[in-house]
Amino acid sequence: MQSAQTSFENIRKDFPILARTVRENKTLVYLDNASTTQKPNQVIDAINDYYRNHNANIHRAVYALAEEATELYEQTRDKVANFINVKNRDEIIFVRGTTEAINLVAYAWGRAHVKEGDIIVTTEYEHHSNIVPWQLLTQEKGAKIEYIGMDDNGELILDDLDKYLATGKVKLVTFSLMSNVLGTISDADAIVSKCKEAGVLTLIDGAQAVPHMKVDLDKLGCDFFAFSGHKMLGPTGIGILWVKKSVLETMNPFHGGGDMIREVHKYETTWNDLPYKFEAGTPNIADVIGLGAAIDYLSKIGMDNIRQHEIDLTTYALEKLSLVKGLHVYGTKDITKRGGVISFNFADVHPHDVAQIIDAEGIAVRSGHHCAQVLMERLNVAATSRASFYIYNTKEEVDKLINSLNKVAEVFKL
Ligand code: 7TS
Repeated sequence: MQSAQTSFENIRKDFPILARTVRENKTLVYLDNASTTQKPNQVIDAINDYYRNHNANIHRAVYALAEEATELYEQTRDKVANFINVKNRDEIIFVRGTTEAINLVAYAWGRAHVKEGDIIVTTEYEHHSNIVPWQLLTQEKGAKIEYIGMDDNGELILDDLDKYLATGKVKLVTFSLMSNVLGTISDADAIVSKCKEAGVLTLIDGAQAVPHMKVDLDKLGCDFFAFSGHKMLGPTGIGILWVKKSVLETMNPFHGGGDMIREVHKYETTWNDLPYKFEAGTPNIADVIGLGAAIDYLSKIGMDNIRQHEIDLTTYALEKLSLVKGLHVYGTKDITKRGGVISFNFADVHPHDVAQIIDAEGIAVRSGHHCAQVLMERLNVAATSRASFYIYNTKEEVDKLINSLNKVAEVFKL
């Protein structure tokens, strides 16, 4: 195996976009990986190859192209199963992304199992996609949504979970494995084991975790797990919902249409086998194949090496950020409990002004509420600036970020 150091130096060459300049001939410094990641040639080429050489609809015809397309599509299902350590490939459903995955569960599981008076528990640091579907469901059913609070370190307060579980009314506990704003890594083992003891199902939003660390669903022991391909070098418009088979078998279909049926008659329909019952219509074939190439790419580097690279970068960045005048960094300082996502604010300077000054240097960070307004309320701010790292980022890029933040401090006389 190549040493982690060598492979990380070579990685940038695989990403054509990283060679371009932006604004006034500034080299692009892309630090918005929590939003979406850049794509390597291997992923771009896989999509290109599918359209040039294998394009056909899947699961429908016996001619050569259709067989090839079906095989390429189904290979990705095996790659996903292997990547997140799932033994049964039939539990893996292709969806558009984390958002669709959670909505599928809220619709197809929630409408069958949640009733008046029940409680769905989520957390204060969720993305809107793990709040709004549950609000829609609980409002429709006369059920309630409750929140596990967050302490000032950005960690979940698990006493809150105990309190809700003790009511005996909780039907589902859902939480993100890594916060998209603070980078906090949730104590999934503790949450899942408490829920198991109480006989309550768990859904984990893995959108920020799966791209950045080894995730083992067999070990995690949850019931539902969701993530998005575009945050892990894959294309947009493709994501994964995994559901434990015993739970999947209790769920009604989400979308009705082609491919999800066995037989359709005028007044009744029977369903296709799992997972096809949940994949109605012509799926996103090209992007499923692209996701397969992304998984190959990440697997070759090794998820433990990726986590270590981000620990190194984040440790370095946190140290340097602590020296920037007037800058406040949110979240825990314990690197074992956080990923490569850093949110910060200058007192009294709007994050959009910060992002604009940084952007003039070619540095892309996101400013705003990051689709986490419940968390913004908890932090008592309207917005933050956020830098988020991935495999191709370097310490030199962190230095550029720090220099531009020092400029912001100068401009605003902090
Ligand atoms: N869950 C988490 C934790 C996320 O960070 C995101 C997207 C989603 C769900 C939704 O994923 P999608 O692929 O369905 O859109 N997070 C972000 C972000 O932090 N900035 O832009 C998108």
